[in-house]
Amino acid sequence: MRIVVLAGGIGGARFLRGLKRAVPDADITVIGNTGDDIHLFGLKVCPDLDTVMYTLGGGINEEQGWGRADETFHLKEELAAYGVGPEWFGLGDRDFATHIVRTQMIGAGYPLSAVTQALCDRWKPGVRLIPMSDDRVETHVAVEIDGETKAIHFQEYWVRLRASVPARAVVPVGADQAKPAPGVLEAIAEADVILFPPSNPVVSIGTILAVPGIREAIADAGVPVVGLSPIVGDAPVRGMADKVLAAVGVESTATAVAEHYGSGLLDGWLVDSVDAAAVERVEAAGIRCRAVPLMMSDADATTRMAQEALALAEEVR
Ligand code: GDP
Ligand code: FO1
Ligand code: CA
Repeated sequence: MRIVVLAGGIGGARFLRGLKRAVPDADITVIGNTGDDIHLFGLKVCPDLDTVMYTLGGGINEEQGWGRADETFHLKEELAAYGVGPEWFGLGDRDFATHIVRTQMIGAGYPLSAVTQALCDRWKPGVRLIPMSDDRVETHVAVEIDGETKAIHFQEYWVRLRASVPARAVVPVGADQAKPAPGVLEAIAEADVILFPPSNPVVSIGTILAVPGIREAIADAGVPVVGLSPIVGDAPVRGMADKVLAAVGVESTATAVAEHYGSGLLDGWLVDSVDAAAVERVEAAGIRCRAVPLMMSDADATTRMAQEALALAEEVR
């Protein structure tokens, strides 16, 4: 079975671990969000691609959900001693090596998709990981600080400010000019099922869908498209989805997120058992809906979520 998954970082990566256990022989292609990418110290950092790669490849810091296990921060400390920042972004020594290799290969002329494949030759995530685009896309957030609106990088909004100021708008800068990376549209066209894991609907999946051609290819694929809600009990399980959903005028409920994707895109939607009351309204929007446990608390629970998503896909096929 060929499965295509649109993934952000932690939510996407953890779901993928369950999916791999649910269907060990599946051919899984992951289209990764690159809107979180940031250039720091002259290096290109791709948080969501790396989170998927490290999580599936066994290198992730499990508690944190991002960055390397067994990490040290000597390089960052030395840079800080020179007064070279930013200090608010935690790049560890082991992680730095990934960004150096990536930046070196890009400098030598390789597209991000080829670089990602090369990095995955080491990590062997067991899925095909393709960035949504080889073109530069950077999510910026319009925030209001002291009565003035200004646009800042998504990482500055989230990591430096911890989403503590109201977000007025979210803009995937460069997306309108970006082309899907090689293999993205082909994987969608050849998929038997397309899954939206419980990733951020705005700054992860929304950014991938903003690359011209991807949304259309999914809508036209003619195969079941099933999503899992990242909103449980009217709040994100972790992160700032509530803040960025508000910026695009969407309530933080499992129902509102399903309606935001819409029946033009989604055929099926899983909500958590605590949100069972949402099922009726989601179905009224033309999207088949089931309420099941959606907390990725351990490998078995996550595997069951993947099985439920695939079962719903068969129901709507
Ligand atoms: P990020 O790039 O690291 O922010 O990760 P993603 O975009 O892939 O996923 C972020 C989303 O995952 C957040 O909105 C969370 O609410 C959601 N999430 C994290 N853990 C869980 C979980 O156990 N269950 C569900 N349903 N959602 C989760
Ligand atoms: N998230 C943080 O909250 N603080 C950090 O210092 C931080 C550093 C970092 C370094 C590399 C990397 O791949 C991810 C990193 N993240 C950090 C996570 C990153 O900001 C993610 O984009 C967010 O978690 C939301 O997607
Ligand atoms: Ca992300």
